[in-house]
Parts: sequence; structure tokens; C-alpha cells
Amino acid sequence: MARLLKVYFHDACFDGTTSAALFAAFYRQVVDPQVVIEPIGMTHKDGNPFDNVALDADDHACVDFRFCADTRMRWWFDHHPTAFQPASLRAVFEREHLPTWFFDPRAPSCAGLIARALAGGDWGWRPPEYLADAVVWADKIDAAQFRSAEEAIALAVPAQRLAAWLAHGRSPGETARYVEWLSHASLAEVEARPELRRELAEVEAERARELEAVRRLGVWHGDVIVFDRFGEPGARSPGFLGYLLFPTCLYAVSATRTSSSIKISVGVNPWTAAVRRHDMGELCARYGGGGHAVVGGVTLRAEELDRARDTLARLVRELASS
Ligand SMILES: [Mn+2]
Repeated sequence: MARLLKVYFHDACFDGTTSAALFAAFYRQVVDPQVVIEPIGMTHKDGNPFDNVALDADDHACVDFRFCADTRMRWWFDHHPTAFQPASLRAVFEREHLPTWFFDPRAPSCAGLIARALAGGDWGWRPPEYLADAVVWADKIDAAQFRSAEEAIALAVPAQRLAAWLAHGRSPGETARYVEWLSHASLAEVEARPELRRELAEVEAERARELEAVRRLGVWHGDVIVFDRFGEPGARSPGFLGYLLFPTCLYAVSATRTSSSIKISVGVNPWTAAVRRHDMGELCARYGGGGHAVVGGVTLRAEELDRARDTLARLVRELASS
């Protein structure tokens, strides 16, 4: 009977899916050509995301997602500074020291980290030619290395169209199927699949509607642009669209909610010449959230709408003051 490999990956994320496809291609080429691979998308949540995960296959891998403190998770690749939660798991990583666990918080993407890690040491593996482009795009998308907001939101090439498709609320089944396709073919070949034609056209049409909605939504508070979507549950954060439509802003703040949670995101315009006055992570931490210097967020429970509105008003007031 064929052996089974389960690959856990950061779901609905361009880097997460590319990492899973890349690792699947490696495993088939180097470890076991006959292996059956089951890709499983993982999402962040309060508590341990591996709580109800059965490590019952013949081998297990986790890519672009936080550390699982179980040596049955034999392969692990991640680049998130927040990979060890709680932080005490770092001790397990250091103690067990598996040669098949790789962590580099400076890596722009996990796919790039996998390519580099498996090129070195005992493996000497080179990604197949058809995945080279995907690895380059994972670095670019995950680290937001774009020259302009126009470039960041463009849907000009397969990588960006597929990244937008992934971000449009895909189901775990859809992303698993996508990973399987990408483990055998290039982004251009996957993007051209007839199964995706209608959905990719929808992504483009929705982008046009979204631009209009975000244009109407923005409200200025000094040099802070605010997108309050508390009134439209399920609506997404404008992300880079906000900087495209309001290029003179220093900060963008967006407020969104779903049936399960409320999210306030704050960011520094990556394409402004102005100098930021605040640290986003430090600011958000004071309201129960966190993040980095240039991007941060506060996540609240769905029933905390009053608190969320108050937090939004306070954050905006602080950011707008000099
Ligand atoms: Mn990543």
C-alpha cells in the first residue's frame, strides 16, 4: 500500500499554498515517488490550532504555519516571528533539534526558505523549473515588495490573479485541490485550468466593484484615512486598495467584522515619503492586539462591537495627533 504524507499549510495564502506544492514536489522526487499526498489548510485561531489534528499518516509536514511541538510533525518550515505560541515551545524546537525542522524569521517567504533549505545540507535539491516563478512571487507577495500600490493590486500576471483568487474566501477543499495542481504544474498552467475560469473572471469583476466601494468609504482624519466597514459584516479590509485610492495618506485604518470576529487593522502607507509618528504594533498592543512597526491589528470577539467602535475611535484619534 502507498504511504500517506499529510502536508499542513497556511490556508488561502499565496505563500502557504506555494510552500505546500513545492514540498510535495520535493517529496515525490526525493523521498518517495509513490507517496499519496494530502494537503490540509490551517488557519490561526485562539488557542492551539493543532488541538484536533490527528498526526496519523506515515509522515507529516507543516509549512508557513506555526510550530507543532510533536516530533511526528517530522518536517517543519516557517518564517513567521510569531511561530512559537506559547513562546515556551521554542525550548522544544531547540531541544529536539530535528534536522528536518527549519525556521528563519528573516526569510521573505516560506517558499523561498524551503527552496534554500532543501538546496543545502544533505538534500542538494533544486525546485523543478515549473515552480521557479512561484517561489520568486511568494517572496514578492509575502514581503509586499512592490514598487507602487498599482503594482501591488495589479491582476496582470497569473501569480497575482491566483493570489487574489486565494484571498476570496476559498474553502479548504478548493485550496487543497489547488496545491495538488501546483505541485505538478506552473502558475500559468494552473491559472489556465477550465475549472478556474469562471471564478477568476469573478475576482476581476469584484475588484472593480470593490474599488468603487472603497473610494466612497474613505473618511479623512488629518492624514489618516479610515475605512469603517462595521456596517457590512463579511466585507473585507481594503488592504493595498486603500493606498491606491488615497495615496496621500500616512496611515490607513480599516474596521471589519464577520459572524465570528471583529478586526481593526492599522498600517503605514508603504509608498509615502512622509515619516511615521507611531509604531503600529506598540499602539495596537495597548488595545489588546499586536503587530510590527508598520502594520498592526486588534482582533475582538464578534459580540464586542461597542468596545470595537470605542477602540477604533481611540486609535484614529492617536494616529491623527502629531
Ligand atoms: Mn508566509
